[in-house]
Amino acid sequence: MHKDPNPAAAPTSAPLSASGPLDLDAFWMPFTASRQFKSAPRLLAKAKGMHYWTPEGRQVLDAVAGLWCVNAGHARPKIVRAIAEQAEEMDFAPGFNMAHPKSFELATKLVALAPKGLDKVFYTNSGSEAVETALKMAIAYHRARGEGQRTRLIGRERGYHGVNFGGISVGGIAGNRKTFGPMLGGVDHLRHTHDLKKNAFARGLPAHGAELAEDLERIVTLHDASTIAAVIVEPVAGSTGVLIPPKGYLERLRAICDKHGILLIFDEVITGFGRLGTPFAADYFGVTPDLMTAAKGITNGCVPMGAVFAKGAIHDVFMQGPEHVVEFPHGYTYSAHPLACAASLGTLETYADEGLLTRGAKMAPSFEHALHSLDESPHVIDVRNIGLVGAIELESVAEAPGKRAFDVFRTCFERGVLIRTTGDIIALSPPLIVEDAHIDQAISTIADVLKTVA
Ligand code: PXG
Repeated sequence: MHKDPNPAAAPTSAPLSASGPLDLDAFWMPFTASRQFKSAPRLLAKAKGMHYWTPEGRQVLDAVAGLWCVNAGHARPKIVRAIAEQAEEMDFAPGFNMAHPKSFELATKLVALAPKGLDKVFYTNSGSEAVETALKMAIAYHRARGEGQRTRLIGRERGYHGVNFGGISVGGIAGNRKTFGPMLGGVDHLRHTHDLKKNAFARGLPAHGAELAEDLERIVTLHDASTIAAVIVEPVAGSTGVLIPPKGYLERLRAICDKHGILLIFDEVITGFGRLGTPFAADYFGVTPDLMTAAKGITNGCVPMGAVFAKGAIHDVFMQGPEHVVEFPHGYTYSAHPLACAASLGTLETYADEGLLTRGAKMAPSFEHALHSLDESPHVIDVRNIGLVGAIELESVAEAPGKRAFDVFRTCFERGVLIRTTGDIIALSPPLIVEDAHIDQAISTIADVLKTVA
């Protein structure tokens, strides 16, 4: 199972472009140090199973599932076929006051997979859009129940909720916020939970910090609960370097939200679809949010798609007023896009066939063991893990934060392993089909490279 093609069968000298040397000028790249990239580009041209190949035919192990999204591995036949067949059968169908059968078929399957109680699903095209949708749903829900003054949104420092204005407002990454003006008003933030002094080298959930959930009580005291619509957190913060919630933290957040009538939103764009060894992080922690965002693994990264899962009771509050009136004035041209729905159905089938949504639990012990073999490696100040997510935090070079990890990233890529870095934190999130040999290759490459970087 999960055999990659013979590397020799991959292209060995593919041209950079069919019409000659590739012109890198016109494409304004996302989240990229563009000038540096264009002076030494790293391109990927082919993918299968656990691997990418560069245009020159060099094989690269994918230790990050693309961008935390290719959970079943690359180019899985059922997904590829589902997309191709759908493109032939019907390329697009309007989604406002119209629909196509697969959108309903998929919704039924998705809510069956979702944590109990999250009975409704609203489609978007990305995680960022899912976040905006969930925030709007929360505010509109309270208004529909006659509590229109509940508009305040609470995020968390070091949270990442995509790049749109709502998402960066509740998000907690200064670099993503500071250049874009005042953003949404009426937003406040919990402190983050990352505490290396107390929790360094923890395996699984860190022991210290559950009391940080009490920040929500402090914010309630400041603004009054009657003004607060929702709290949004990633159960495990991914983008800012795998910040794992302290034992008991999410349970406390849930209890405080319940006490004050505040909706709890879990942003499961990364943690959804098996990343922690359970279908969703909500299952892992036994804490059910009121709204849950997802994307990435929903289609195995093959066609853009996101979703918001909502409690039935939240949805039902909207279903009042005259029947000919749109109850929730929100949606996208490509909500429930037929290719995305087909890709997602193929993805769910692949996950089910191979038990991938729980495979992470089986692989987590050897992943943890391998990761923590780096505890004593040069520059390493923390190693942490949960399910099939791991992080290796490096001491920053004075005056050049992020440089050391980026050097590790570049060298690992040259040595055939794709990792992800954020600041001086290396993140690993392999496809859920990963085998021990892949883990060993990734970790031994990182160990070797850590010995070489300054
Ligand atoms: N919420 C969370 C928790 C995410 O991780 C988004 C929302 C936004 O999703 P879209 O589909 O709009 O990108 C994300 C995205 C990284 C990395 O390397 C993480 C993301 C995206 C790109 C890179 O950590 N997460």
